[in-house]
Amino acid sequence: MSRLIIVSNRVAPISEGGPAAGGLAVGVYDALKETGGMWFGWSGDVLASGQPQIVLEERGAVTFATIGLLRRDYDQYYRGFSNATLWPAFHYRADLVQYDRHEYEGYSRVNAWLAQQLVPLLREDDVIWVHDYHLIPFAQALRAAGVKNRIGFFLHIPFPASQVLLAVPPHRELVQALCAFDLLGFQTRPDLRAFCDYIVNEAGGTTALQPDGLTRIEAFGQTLCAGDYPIGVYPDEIAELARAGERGKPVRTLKSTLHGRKVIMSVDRLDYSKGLVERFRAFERLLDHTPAQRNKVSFVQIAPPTRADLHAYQDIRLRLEAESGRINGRYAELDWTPIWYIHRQYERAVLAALFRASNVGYVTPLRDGMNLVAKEYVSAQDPEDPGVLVLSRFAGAAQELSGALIVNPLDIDGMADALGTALSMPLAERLARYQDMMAQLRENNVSVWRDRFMRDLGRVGVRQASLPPLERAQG
Ligand code: ADQ
Repeated sequence: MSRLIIVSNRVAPISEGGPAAGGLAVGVYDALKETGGMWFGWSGDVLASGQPQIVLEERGAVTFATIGLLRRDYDQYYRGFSNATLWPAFHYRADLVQYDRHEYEGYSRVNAWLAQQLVPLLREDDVIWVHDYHLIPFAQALRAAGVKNRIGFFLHIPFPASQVLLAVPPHRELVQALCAFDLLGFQTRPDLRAFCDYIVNEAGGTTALQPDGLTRIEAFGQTLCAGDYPIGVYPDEIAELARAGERGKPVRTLKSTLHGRKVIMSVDRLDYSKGLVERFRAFERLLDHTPAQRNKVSFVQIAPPTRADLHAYQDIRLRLEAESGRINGRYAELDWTPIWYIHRQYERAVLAALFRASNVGYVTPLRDGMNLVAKEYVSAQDPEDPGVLVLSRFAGAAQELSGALIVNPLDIDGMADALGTALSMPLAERLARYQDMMAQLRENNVSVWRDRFMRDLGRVGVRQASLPPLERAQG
């Protein structure tokens, strides 16, 4: 049987409870530990000088192959082009895009170097699955090194509309590089449509929807396939963790501090794409407009800082500290703190238990590829007495979770209304919404996500040789 080789920027440090915060790590590790294989990528170490060396480590059926980055590579490839150029652009924040040609050169150089490091570890029949925006040129680099294996790519973040992508100066080279993969996976249909739109209207290529649901793409002299593969979770595993943690210390502490008040819960990496400022303001608006909610509900925001060496992240952190301080100053009483704003990582089991103990899951990113927290929140609920999910329409998860109260995160009044509705929703409606969403989550769990992608990647090479002539683009 051929091995699965996962390549991602960061190979997550795995603790007993699974990898630390970050949706890619959680989803990928869950997918790989069942099939076995190799996970290759950056170790997280930044070296001042020298020659980084690959370290191999076996854990059960998974081999972790990690390598450090030199300081200049980290600055240019990771901090620079990946996180100061691509991340904001792909999250529709053209105003935050910073571009430096040397950083882009560094990004291309590091992709080529990482590919060269991987080549000696590869076997002929390995299937290679590359993840996320740090590694867009990776297939091109592997092909240049003579690798003939099947190579797929999954983008965890949104693919932006063409007019936004044009803000990234080397947009054409990036899309051309994507076309060197055999299969491209996006989180949602709108992301796939945005990609096809670029192919047809900016790159002069063609797209055609096939009977099997995949989209065939011809552009830059390449033929490949693309599809949407919404990433999932293991809802029953999360439900079990949540149930087991019900009487644990974190939940007991939360409940004894709340004295029977309701709780609204949010968990995110601290990132400007997650809509935290708007979310804080909508909670304030709820208290403003509904005096009966004062001293009756607390909002817990758990948000560990990430990418703290980037200016935009320092900025959002300061703004949130100011907002939470201002709102608490305005409404807090001796026995009640409206917003608990916590900069900590928690184990998955603790998070699941906290989700179950809260009345509302408040997930309102301005843009998000999927948002696993939304899926984890629903999974963790008590099936007899579930909480309500308030979800941004701009999270990929909103395409699937129609049982949520869907909001526009820019509409502060609309979000405040949704919070009010969620807090007073009768049990029968909560149950119906929960059951609808749980059925969807069970049907499309992480294994299904992985298996659909791997099945399609296994088919594309063969299928492309015997395809009928192209039809004109659809969708
Ligand atoms: P992220 O932007 O990291 O992921 P998300 O999908 O919500 O966003 O995943 C975050 C993960 O980290 C969740 O599993 C969550 O439980 C965990 N986490 C967050 N805060 C934590 C904390 N304080 N302590 C412990 N764990 C914490 C990217 C894309 C998403 C996409 C995923 C997966 O941006 O849109 O859903 O990849 O494809």
